[in-house]
Amino acid sequence: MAARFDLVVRDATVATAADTMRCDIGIRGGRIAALGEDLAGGAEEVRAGGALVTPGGVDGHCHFEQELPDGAQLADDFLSGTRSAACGGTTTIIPFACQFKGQSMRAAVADYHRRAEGKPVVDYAFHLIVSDPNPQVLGQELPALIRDGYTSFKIYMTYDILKLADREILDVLALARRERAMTMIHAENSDVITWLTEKLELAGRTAPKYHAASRPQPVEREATHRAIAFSELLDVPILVVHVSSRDATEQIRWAQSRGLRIYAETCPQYLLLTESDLDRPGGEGAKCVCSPPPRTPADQAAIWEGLANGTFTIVSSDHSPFSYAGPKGKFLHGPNPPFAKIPNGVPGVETRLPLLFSEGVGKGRITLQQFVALTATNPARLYGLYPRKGTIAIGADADLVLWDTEREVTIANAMLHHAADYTPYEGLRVRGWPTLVLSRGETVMRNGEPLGAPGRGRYLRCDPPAAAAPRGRPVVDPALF
Ligand code: DUC
Ligand code: ZN
Ligand code: ZN
Repeated sequence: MAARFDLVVRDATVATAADTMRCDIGIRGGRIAALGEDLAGGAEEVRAGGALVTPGGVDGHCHFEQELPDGAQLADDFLSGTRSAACGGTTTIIPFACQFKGQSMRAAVADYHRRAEGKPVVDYAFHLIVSDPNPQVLGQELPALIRDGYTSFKIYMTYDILKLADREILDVLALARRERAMTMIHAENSDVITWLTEKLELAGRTAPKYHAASRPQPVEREATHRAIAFSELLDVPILVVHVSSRDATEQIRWAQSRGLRIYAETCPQYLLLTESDLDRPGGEGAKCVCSPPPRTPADQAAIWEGLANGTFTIVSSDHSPFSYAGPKGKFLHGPNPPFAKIPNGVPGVETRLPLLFSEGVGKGRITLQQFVALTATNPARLYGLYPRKGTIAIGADADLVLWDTEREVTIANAMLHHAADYTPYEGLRVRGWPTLVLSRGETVMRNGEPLGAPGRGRYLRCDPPAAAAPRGRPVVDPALF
C-alpha cells in the first residue's frame, strides 16, 4: 500500500498559540495534511517520542546584506544568515529592501532580490525601508509594490541617511491607511541624539558606554509618543520596533488602553543585556552597541511584564551582525572609536527562540502559548503570511521545530552558524534547544547541523495585513488626505 504521507512526525507535543495537544503530524507536498492519533504511514517517519514541536519561527525584523553608507558591512549574507536562522528554529525571515535617498523603490527591491538569489535556505519576504517618500514613490511605486506583496515598511525617526521629517511620516502613514500596509517605526528623537552626542564628545565621553547616555529614556519615550499621536491623527495602525525601555512600554500600553492600534516589538537584547554590557572591558562594550541601547534591570522587568500582559505583539531579533575583529565591522573607524562611529547592531537570529524559550517559558515569565504567538503566529499575522506561516494547522506549510526542552546549553559563538565572530550572549546558560527543524517538510537542521541547500528558500508575497484594514474615523477629516 502506498504511504499516505511523505513524512509523519509521530507522537509530538504540538504547541500552537492557542493550545497544546499530543498527536502525529502528517505532511504531504510540504504542507501539513493531517493532525491526529495513529496516522497512517509516511514514506519517512520521525519519532518525536513526546517531544515539544512548535511552529517554525518567523523573524519579522532582521538585516542581511543591507548596504551601509560608511563602508561598514553586515557579516551575514542571505546564505549564512538564513542557515543561522534555520539552526535556531526560524523558518521564515523578513529582512529589508532598503531605499537610499534618491533611489527608486522598485530599483531597491530588484537589488535585494538579486542579493538573495540562490542563497536562502528558509523562506523569506521583504519589508521595505522608505527613506525618500517623494511624489513618485508615494503616488506610484509604493501602491504598486503593496499590491505586489510588499505590504509592510519601516520608517526611521533618526539616522541622518534614513530619517523622515514629521510631515513625511504623515505622508507615509496616510498612504499606509489608503493602501492597507503596516508601518514599522524606529522611534528615537534624532535632534536630541545629535545634540547629546556633540556634548558628550566635547566632554571627552566617547567610550562605548556613553552610547546609552546619548539616547536616554526620554529620547525613545518622546518619539514613541509622537508616533502614537500620528497614528491616532490618521487612524492607521503602526508597529513600534525594538522597544527597549519601561517608558516607551508605558506609552504603548497607554495608547492601547485608549483603543489605538499600536503594536509593539521587542528583542532579546532588551531582555538580556543592560547598559553595563556597554562597559565591558577592553572595548568589548562595542559588541553590545545597538539602538535603542540596552538599558537597566528595571526596564527589562517592564518589558517582561509587557510580554506577559499582551502589550508586545512580537519578539524579533533585529539581527544586525557586524564583526568584532574584521575591518568592516565594529572597529572600521579604528581601534578606539568614539561610540558614534561604532556600527549599531547585535547578531541574534539563531539565539532568538532558545533565549526566549529558556528565559521566558523556562522561568515562568510567559506561557508556551505566548512564546509561540510572539515568535511565530503574531509576526505571520501582522505581516500577511498567516495561516501559511506561523502555526501548526492543516494546510499550513510544514515548518516545524522539535525541541529538547531539557537540554542545557552554554551559548558560545563557536556553536552558532552566523558569519559574525561573536555573540553578545557568550557563556549564557539556557535550557532547551531545537534538535530538528523542518521547512516545508524538508530537514534544514538536525542536531546542530545545517542541511538546507542554498536557494531552496522561497520568496513569499505578503497579503495586506488584516490588522491594517480601515476602521474608525481619524481625528483628521479623511477627505483631506
Ligand atoms: N538599530 C537599528 O535601528 N537597526 C539595526 C541595528 C540597531 O541597533
Ligand atoms: Zn531600527
Ligand atoms: Zn533593525
